[in-house]
Amino acid sequence: MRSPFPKVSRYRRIVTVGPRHSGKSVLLSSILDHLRKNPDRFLGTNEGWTSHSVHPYPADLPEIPLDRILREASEEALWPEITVKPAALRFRAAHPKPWKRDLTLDFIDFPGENIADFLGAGDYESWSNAIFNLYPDHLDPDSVKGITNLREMIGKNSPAQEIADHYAQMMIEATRRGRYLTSPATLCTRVFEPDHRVANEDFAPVPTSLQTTTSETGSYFGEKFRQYHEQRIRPLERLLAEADALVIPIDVGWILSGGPPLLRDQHALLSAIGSLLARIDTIWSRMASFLGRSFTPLDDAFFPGRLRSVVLCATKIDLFRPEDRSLLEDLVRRIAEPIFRGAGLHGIKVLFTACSAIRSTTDHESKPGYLRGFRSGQPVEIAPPKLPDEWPDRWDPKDYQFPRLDPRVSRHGLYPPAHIHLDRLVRSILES
Ligand SMILES: Nc1nc2c(ncn2[C@@H]2O[C@H](COP(=O)(O)OP(=O)(O)OP(=O)(O)O)[C@@H](O)[C@H]2O)c(=O)[nH]1
Ligand SMILES: [Mg+2]
Repeated sequence: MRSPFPKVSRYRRIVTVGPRHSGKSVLLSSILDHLRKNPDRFLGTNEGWTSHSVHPYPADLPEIPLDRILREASEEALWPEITVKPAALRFRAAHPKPWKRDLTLDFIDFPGENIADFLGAGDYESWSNAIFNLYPDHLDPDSVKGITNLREMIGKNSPAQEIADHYAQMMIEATRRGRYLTSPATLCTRVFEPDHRVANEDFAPVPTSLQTTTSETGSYFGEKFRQYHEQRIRPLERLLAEADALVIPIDVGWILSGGPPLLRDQHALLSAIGSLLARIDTIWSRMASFLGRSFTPLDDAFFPGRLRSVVLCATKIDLFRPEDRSLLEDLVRRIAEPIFRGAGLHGIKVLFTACSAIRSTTDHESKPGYLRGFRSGQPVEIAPPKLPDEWPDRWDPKDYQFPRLDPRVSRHGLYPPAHIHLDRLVRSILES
């Protein structure tokens, strides 16, 4: 029997945020497909939901192209394209008992390249100093050369456009080397589309030590930075600050295969997210969230969330040896300190997990340490490198190359993608 009263849903807004290529879009696509196909099984419940399906997110964000992602994975063995704009999708499940709450979960996919823009917390001088301190790494000689040239150009008062061009070129090259600190993030796109330009992205860092000699260039870039931040980054920061849960995927294989500079980058990005968490105005959020969601008939998506948990998740664990997979959570824990610091201020829970959202391998039954998978449709056997149980001080990236394999998704679409421990991630969010 249908209840004559509108039912109140249990609601959570879950936002994935992590560096580019860390596995956010794959993660959300798989979660959404599992939920819409069999929520009880995925959530480990026995509610007998009467309907369970995905819907457009009611607020102003484009849809996650869920069906396209899954179809391209199953038919063409393609992984999703990079995300350049936030996208969202809603999952709803109706409870058969009129007195029990329905479940509404909103998922927002965040464009990974933008996290580097959080450095400096919106302040041009802090951002400039952060780039000059963090980017040059002697294990990545091109970064040192690039920054030295930049410093010289600023010192001899080269024209602002020349400085901005040099900086842009240096960051585009860094993106090709896998470095994460490309800011402004729009420069990442120039790797694929060299003519790509957006308003106010032509700025370069001028650190405090060089400000006196070149105050004009500094204030010119500072103004562009301020506008870029206001138009492009502030709305993204708000998206994170107003979530109920954040999922931060970490791709340990990418870091190991890129070398120690990538580990430093990753740590810097986590610090930037940690400082954002510390800046969140939770008292206002909590009040607005409680009042809006409880006392108005408007959709919950229109009110800020109450950030309760941040989950740091090692992704793509199907690419590691089965016996190494338990090490991943610990490796992530070792770099999570900035998140603990930011979250701790507001009593936000920090959780850890490791998963594979869409498997591309199966364990080899007869050869220990080997995995089976497909590359361009052809079956292959691979022996993934052994994982260290601590982050080494130095390592040779050549020793940690992980192959890119085809995603395995059933062609007929009857079953959601095979995964490892993805359900734990969602359950931990719902329990917090
Ligand atoms: N084997 C395996 N590979 C994965 C898995 N998840 C992601 N990948 C790989 O990681 C790549 C990046 O995944 P995405 O989900 O597109 O990454 P993203 O974090 O959304 O990246 P941006 O959109 O650039 O921010 C994919 O193209 C796959 O090659 C997984 O569970 N298993
Ligand atoms: Mg993506």
